[in-house]
Amino acid sequence: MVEVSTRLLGARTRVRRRGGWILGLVTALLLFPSGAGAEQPTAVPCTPQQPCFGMAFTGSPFSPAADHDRSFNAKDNLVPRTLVINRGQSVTYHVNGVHWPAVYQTGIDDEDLNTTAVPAPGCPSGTRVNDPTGRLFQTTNCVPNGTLVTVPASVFTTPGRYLVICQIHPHFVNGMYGWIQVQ
Ligand SMILES: [Cu+2]
Repeated sequence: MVEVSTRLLGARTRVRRRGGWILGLVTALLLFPSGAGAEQPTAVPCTPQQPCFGMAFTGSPFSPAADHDRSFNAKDNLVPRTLVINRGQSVTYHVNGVHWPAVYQTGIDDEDLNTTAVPAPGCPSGTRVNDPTGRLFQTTNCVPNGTLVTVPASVFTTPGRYLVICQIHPHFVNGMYGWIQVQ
């Protein structure tokens, strides 16, 4: 009888211990909703009104190539991926990180471009893509973090879908492109 009581007491203690552990975890999750929360941006929104060309403020600081992290793709994105504008409107991108924007005429897809790496001294990786066919707009070189790049309304003469790319070679081949849909 005494033995049974002791066993019951032991089981109850174990339950209470496990309950405490779970309660602690729940509390930690409430206090710190995501592990890297403190490193994520709160002051740089990417919206249709202020689209981002690059997301340098996100992802992990270590080399993705070395450590199999996906930060490379997280940082080198256009957000939003597709912008919808009306004819007669320009588009101003907020450049986060070092990038090289270019815009192509309607009817050209990302797979259509010549992705041969050509030298680009002074730019990340030192290489770029440089396909002039159908290219309507590009900056004269890679542009530094924090630059505002405006694609003038005169680029968007006809309704349709315009390909927007980063010409830094590894950025483009890893998917740094998006679209401007002109209505
Ligand atoms: Cu880029």
